[in-house]
Amino acid sequence: MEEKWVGAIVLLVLVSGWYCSYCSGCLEEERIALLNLKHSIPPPTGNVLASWGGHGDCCKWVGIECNITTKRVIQLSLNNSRSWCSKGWYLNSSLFSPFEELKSLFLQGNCILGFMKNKGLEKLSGLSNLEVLDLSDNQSNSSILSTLASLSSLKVLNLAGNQVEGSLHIHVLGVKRPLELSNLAVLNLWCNSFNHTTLSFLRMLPSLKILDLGDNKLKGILNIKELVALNKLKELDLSYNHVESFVAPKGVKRALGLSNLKVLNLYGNSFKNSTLSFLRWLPSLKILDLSDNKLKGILNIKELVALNKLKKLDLSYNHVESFVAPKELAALNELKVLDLSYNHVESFVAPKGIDESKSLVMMRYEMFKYARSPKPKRE
Ligand SMILES: *[C@@H]1O[C@H](CO)[C@@H](O)[C@H](O)[C@H]1NC(C)=O
Ligand SMILES: *[C@@H]1O[C@H](CO)[C@@H](O)[C@H](O)[C@H]1NC(C)=O
Ligand SMILES: *[C@@H]1O[C@H](CO)[C@@H](O)[C@H](O)[C@H]1NC(C)=O
Ligand SMILES: *[C@@H]1O[C@H](CO)[C@@H](O)[C@H](O)[C@H]1NC(C)=O
Ligand SMILES: *[C@@H]1O[C@H](CO)[C@@H](O)[C@H](O)[C@H]1NC(C)=O
Ligand SMILES: CC(=O)N[C@H]1CO[C@H](CO)[C@@H](O)[C@@H]1O
Ligand SMILES: CC(=O)N[C@H]1CO[C@H](CO)[C@@H](O)[C@@H]1O
Repeated sequence: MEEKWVGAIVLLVLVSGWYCSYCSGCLEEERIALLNLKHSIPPPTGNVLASWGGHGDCCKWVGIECNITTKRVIQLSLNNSRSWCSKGWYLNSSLFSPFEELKSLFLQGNCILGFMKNKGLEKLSGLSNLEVLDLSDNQSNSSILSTLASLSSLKVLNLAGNQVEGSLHIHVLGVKRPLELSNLAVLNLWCNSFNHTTLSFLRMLPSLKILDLGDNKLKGILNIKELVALNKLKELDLSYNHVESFVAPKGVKRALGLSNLKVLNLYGNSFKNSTLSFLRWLPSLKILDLSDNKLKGILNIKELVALNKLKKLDLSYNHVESFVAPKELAALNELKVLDLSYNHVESFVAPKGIDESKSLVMMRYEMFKYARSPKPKRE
């Protein structure tokens, strides 16, 4: 009789043990990997990591998202996981290899200098499903790129606010070659140190749709040969550089590659009214921001007139006095927003033919002739 009871209790314990490991949701292997990851992050750590611990369902920990079916971790959000940091540190990339189904990894603002060199295993190996990697606002330099080399599934890469410069090159068996990410659609390099001699890496990113190179060190005449190769590019941000003009590579009359470009941000550069001829290459443009450049005096808008899909045109914070043939603006029959504020325009009469009620929904036109305060910089 007693033996039976013991047997039943043992069975009950086993069953509940099995049941609890099932109901605990996340994979034991991944739970341990998360704890290892937690302990590898130097203190002081903040709220996100404080919730990680114990034997519970790690899918319920802050910053973790699991696949409901497989119970495996698919998203890890470790933005600002340290409550403050002054000294940089290196992340051990091997700690991520158990997360085979990981799709998104957010590591913004953690003072990460790069990844540790693990006897050649410095790649984020195993992460063959990773689509989104956010390493923005850290302290990484170009050496971080070799870690990214094997991530062919990557679609979104955010390296904004780091110290990446030079070319996006990696060393494979001692041979230098450009980083090739054939599925990458979004690349954010805002606030790094790229200059125009270092853009050749763009050619290896054939799927790129959105590129942010704002607040870098691009200067003077920019040969757009690398950009022309990006024939899927829809949005390009080059704001806060010192670009004066674009030239197309020799022999290329029309920069065909950019014929799909819809959004172009050039605010805070050095374009002059004589260097706008490149606009002819951009027939699909819908939004053009030329604010805070060096446009001066009487502006001939003939280049703009070719942009008959334009919806929003921002010419604010320049030194424009008037327009040659303003009537031609009427050709821009999709135009909804025209911003002429902070210029030197004495008077501007919307050209006849423009049905203001229909087309020009908003025209910010203010006569700040002399009061020219600097345009606020974006975050
Ligand atoms: C979860 O995993 C299943 C099975 O592998 C897969 O079919 C599904 O697409 C996954 N869902 C997500 C949101 O990743
Ligand atoms: C982490 O930061 C990125 C911006 O760098 C943001 O897009 C993402 O939504 C953040 N994730 C969470 C969970 O807050
Ligand atoms: C990195 O993590 C792996 C896996 O946990 C471990 O084996 C290795 O010793 C770690 N490397 C360093 C340098 O800490
Ligand atoms: C990156 O920074 C490390 C120091 O953190 C330095 O040893 C290394 O040479 C730098 N690499 C590049 C490519 O600048
Ligand atoms: C561009 O940056 C690279 C690497 O940082 C540097 O070697 C080169 O001299 C720079 N070129 C110009 C024109 O500033
Ligand atoms: C939170 C954090 O670490 N921010 C820093 C990331 O690195 C850049 C420099 O590359 C610093 O400016 C940020 O303060
Ligand atoms: C084409 C065009 O608009 N050119 C003008 C550029 O600015 C200079 C200096 O203000 C004018 O003299 C040009 O007419």
